[in-house]
Amino acid sequence: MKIVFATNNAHKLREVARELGDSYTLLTPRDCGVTEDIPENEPTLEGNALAKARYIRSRTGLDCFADDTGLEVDALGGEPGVRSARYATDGHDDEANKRLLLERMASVDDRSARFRTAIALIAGDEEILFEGVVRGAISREEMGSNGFGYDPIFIPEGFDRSFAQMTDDEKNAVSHRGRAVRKLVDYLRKR
Ligand code: ITT
Repeated sequence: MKIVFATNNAHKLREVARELGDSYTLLTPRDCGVTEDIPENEPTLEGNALAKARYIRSRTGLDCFADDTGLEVDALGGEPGVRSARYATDGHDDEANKRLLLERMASVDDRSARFRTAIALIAGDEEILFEGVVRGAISREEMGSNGFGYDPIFIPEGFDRSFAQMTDDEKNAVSHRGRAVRKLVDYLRKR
């Protein structure tokens, strides 16, 4: 069965494809001729995930889902949160985002944080939201080079390695996105 994952992020696509398995053919917006940026201007992760999924639905008519993710740092009152992609600049500058976060945390002892993913699925005439959360801590410096985004500075609870020091499978087993996608897969299987 075909389903569109409304993302332009190749790393997300790879992580999700591993969890989704062979029953689904995962299409990207580009595969469906949608090459423009998908707007995400909502104040919540759930709102953005729904907006992205609805956009792709209206352009393709196909069943689809979207993921919006934020890193929520306790000592910063939940920042960068929904603004995670545009924390340091208007664009997706991962290096600047990590640098700014480490700077803001330089003299902060409480390193606790969580990654949160909201997935919005549009299947048939249903719209459903799934959430995945992983708690952890912001490291003092970058560790590892796998993954993407804030992975080198996030150490999931129960580990002494960052997400960027894990394989895709290790990360998926405990990550925000892995947890949300497994709920999505469960739902799709039962449908
Ligand atoms: P979309 O096309 O799916 O919107 P995106 O990269 O814009 O891709 P988000 O808005 O969900 O995705 O990402 C918000 C920010 O959080 C962005 O800076 C990402 O690099 C970062 N991020 C998202 N998931 C992450 C993960 O699993 N590990 C580390 N950083 C992540």
